[in-house]
Amino acid sequence: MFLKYHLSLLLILFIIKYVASKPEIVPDLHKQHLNAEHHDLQYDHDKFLGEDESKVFDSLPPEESKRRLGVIVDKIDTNNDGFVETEELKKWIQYTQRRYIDDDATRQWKQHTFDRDKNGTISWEEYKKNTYGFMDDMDPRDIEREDDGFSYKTMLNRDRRRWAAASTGDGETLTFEEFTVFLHPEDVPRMRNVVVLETLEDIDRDKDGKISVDEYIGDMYKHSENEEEPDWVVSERDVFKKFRDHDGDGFLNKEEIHEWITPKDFDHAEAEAKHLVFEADTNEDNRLTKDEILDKYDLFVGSQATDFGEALTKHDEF
Ligand SMILES: [Ca+2]
Ligand SMILES: [Ca+2]
Ligand SMILES: [Ca+2]
Ligand SMILES: [Ca+2]
Repeated sequence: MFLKYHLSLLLILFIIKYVASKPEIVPDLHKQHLNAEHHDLQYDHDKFLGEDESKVFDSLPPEESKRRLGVIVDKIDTNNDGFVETEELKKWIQYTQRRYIDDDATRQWKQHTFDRDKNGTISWEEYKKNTYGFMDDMDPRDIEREDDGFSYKTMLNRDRRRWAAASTGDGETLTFEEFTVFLHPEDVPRMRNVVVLETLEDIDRDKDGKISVDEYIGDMYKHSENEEEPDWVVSERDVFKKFRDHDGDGFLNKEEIHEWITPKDFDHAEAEAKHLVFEADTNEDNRLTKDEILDKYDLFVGSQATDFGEALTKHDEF
C-alpha cells in the first residue's frame, strides 16, 4: 500500500517537475537536474511565490524570508481557521502564477512602448521592429548562423508562427490578452500545436520530426566519456519507454509529445499543492499550520544566508 502510494507520488513529482515548465526552458530545467536538490526547491519556490517574487526571496536573509512567509500564510488561509488546506494552497498557487503572467505581459507591453497609437492592439511589424530591429544592421550570414541548432532567423520565424497562433483575428495584430497568450502559451488550448512544435524543434537534433530516446536524454544530460550514466538518467530512459512512447516505436511523435507536456486531467497547481502539504505536514493531518510551514520554510521560499539590507526595502507590501 505504502509502496504503491509512494510510486504514484514519485510519478506526480516527476510530472510536475518536467511538464509544468515552459517548453522553451525545458533544456535549462533539465540541466539543473544535475543538481537535483537545488532544482526541486527552486521549482517549488517559483510555483509558490511566482517567478518574480521567488527571486526577491532568494536575496533575503533567512529571518526576513521567514517573516514574510508568515505574512503570506495568513493570506493563504482565506477562511481564517488557522490551517492551510490543500485547496487553499492550490488557489494561492494559481493566483501567483496568474499574477506573474499578467505582470510580465504588462511590463513587456510597456517596456516596448507598443501600441503608440493607443488603439489597444499591436501589430507584428511593431513587435518585430522592437525585438528584431537589430537584425537590419546585421550581415545576413550572421542572421542564419546556427548556434546550438538555432539562429536569429529561426527565432524570428518561430515568434512569427506563435504570433499568428495567438491572434484570434487576422494573425497580424494582437490585443493585450492575445499578447499575453503569445508570451505565455503553455496552458492555452489554441496554442497547443505551436507549443508541441516548439518542444519538438528544441529537442529533435537530427531534424527527422520525432524525438528518439537519445534526443530525449541528450536534452537533459550530456554524456561525458568514461562516465557511467547516473541512476536518474537510467530511470529517465525507462520513463521514456513506459510513460512517453505510447505506441512503442522508439520515438515520440507529436501526439506523444503533447501527452507528455500537457497530460489530460492533470492539474499542475493541485499537484504542487499536494506535494507541499505532503512534505510539510509533520503531524499528518493533511493540512498545515503556520508552524509546520515555517519549520519547513526552505521548501516554500528561498533565502540567502548573507544579509542584504537593501533587499528588505524592495517591496512595501511587507
Ligand atoms: Ca484554512
Ligand atoms: Ca529526431
Ligand atoms: Ca512513439
Ligand atoms: Ca498538519
